[in-house]
Amino acid sequence: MIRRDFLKSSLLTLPVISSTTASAGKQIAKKPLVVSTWDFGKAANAEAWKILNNKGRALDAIEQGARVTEADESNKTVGYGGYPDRDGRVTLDACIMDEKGNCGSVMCLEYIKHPISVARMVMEKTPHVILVAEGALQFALANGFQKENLLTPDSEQAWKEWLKKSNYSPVMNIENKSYNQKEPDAGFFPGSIDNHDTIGILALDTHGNLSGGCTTSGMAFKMHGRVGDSPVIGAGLFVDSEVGAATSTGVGEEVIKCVGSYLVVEYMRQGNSPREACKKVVERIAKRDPEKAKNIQIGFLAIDIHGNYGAYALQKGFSFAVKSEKEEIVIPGESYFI
Ligand code: SD4
Repeated sequence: MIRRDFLKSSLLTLPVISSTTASAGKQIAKKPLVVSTWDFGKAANAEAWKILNNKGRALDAIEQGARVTEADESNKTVGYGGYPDRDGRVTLDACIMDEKGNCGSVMCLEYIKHPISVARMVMEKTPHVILVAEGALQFALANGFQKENLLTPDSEQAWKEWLKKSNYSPVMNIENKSYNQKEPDAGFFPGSIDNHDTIGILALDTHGNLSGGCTTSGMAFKMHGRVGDSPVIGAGLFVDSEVGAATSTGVGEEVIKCVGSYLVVEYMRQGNSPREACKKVVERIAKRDPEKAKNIQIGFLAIDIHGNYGAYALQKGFSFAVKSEKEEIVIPGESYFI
């Protein structure tokens, strides 16, 4: 069932966001502004805000914000503490884009806690956009990053439990369930699999510069070498300073198939609000494969160059965090299915 009246009801039931028409993209929050996926985006936003509030550059805010999540062991996987792939290896994906449309990406990077910073270095110090696996590690080590064991005892234990059944089947909204510990077992379902705590973060600074980043350890217990949407420019992230920026979370394969974040930005270019643009892409995903769409979660988050923001997901349970001068809130995302 489509959630047609979600906005109306959410504004009635959630006083925390009643001062804003966030989902309609008309809220008062202007620049500077930072938005991030999921509840844990709040901590990333707070770090990013230190830079934005000092008239700093959006790109720096993105990197510093994303690093908070990457270092947070409790959210079971952006960076350190991430669940490994099915071979027990923690492989990380990240990308970053600046206000000029420059971008950098690392895929399947092992042993480095802050892939977002390596992605930035790829963007700024190489003639390339993407480095993968061994090459990305080599580049990181050559540029002063430390080699660390990212597999914590908790994550190793979860992997060993998973191996007993070795069933790969993503769990919806695992990002918030495990992070908030509302469901103690949500971090690991025996015989099943977790989505990981991807953070997508978008910022607009006081100078009007727009940037974004996305970092993840990908889907838990994925095949070794699997890369999702997060580090794929256009899929997990896209920034266009003339229009806006978008990022995604959820089952990356389906986002890659529709080049999701790029599509959100293009819908904004056509005059749609961030929320409407996200909704249109979610609807296209649902239309392409209705049966699959019922059983997976995908969420998009977007901002435009005027500082309007919005989001939309396939399933309920998605959330995003907003920080501006006037707001510090976590907003439940609207969804296609109830
Ligand atoms: C992926 N999109 O690797 C990521 C996973 C994710 O929240 O977003 N989880 O497909």
